[in-house]
Amino acid sequence: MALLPILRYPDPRLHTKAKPVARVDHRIRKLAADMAETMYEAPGIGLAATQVNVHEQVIVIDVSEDKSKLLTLINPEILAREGECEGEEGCLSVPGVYETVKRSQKVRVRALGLDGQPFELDAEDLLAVCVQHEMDHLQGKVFVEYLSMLKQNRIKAKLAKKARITA
Ligand code: GNR
Ligand code: NI
Repeated sequence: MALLPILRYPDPRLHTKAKPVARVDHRIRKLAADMAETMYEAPGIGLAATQVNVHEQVIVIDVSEDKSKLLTLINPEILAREGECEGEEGCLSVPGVYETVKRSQKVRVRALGLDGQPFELDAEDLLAVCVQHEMDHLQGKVFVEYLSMLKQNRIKAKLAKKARITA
């Protein structure tokens, strides 16, 4: 296992669209294991391959209290959506920024698991939000892009200032 470096907004590589995984093989299982380790270490409740500069459709999520319910979603698709909810989101690629985003309250998702077999997942509330946040990453979208330009520019300035201090 290995910890992977996480890209920071506004890195243009975060806007890369991920390709579907053609075959769930050893390489993909190793990527998913390294992503899970990176997510737990951060710590975060989800991580998309895009954030570690791999542009293939792989997501890991664990919204459980005791970090015991790791979900790996490969080539995820949303089959159905229901309701709306607003909640504060954060992102490991946008550290220190928490903003309210509107999402579907429930989503039904189809994906491949680590065994390469398709499965369906009914997600609601935080899990549904996390699935949508991670699937956005795979499309090259970061949650701050739902905010006004004014807010996006303030966030860019704040992160640029922080990067100068830590550099
Ligand atoms: O750790 C994370 N927390 C979080 C909180 C609210 C909504 C979404 C998230 S996902 C985030 C980890 C991350 O950046 N995933 O891409
Ligand atoms: Ni994120």
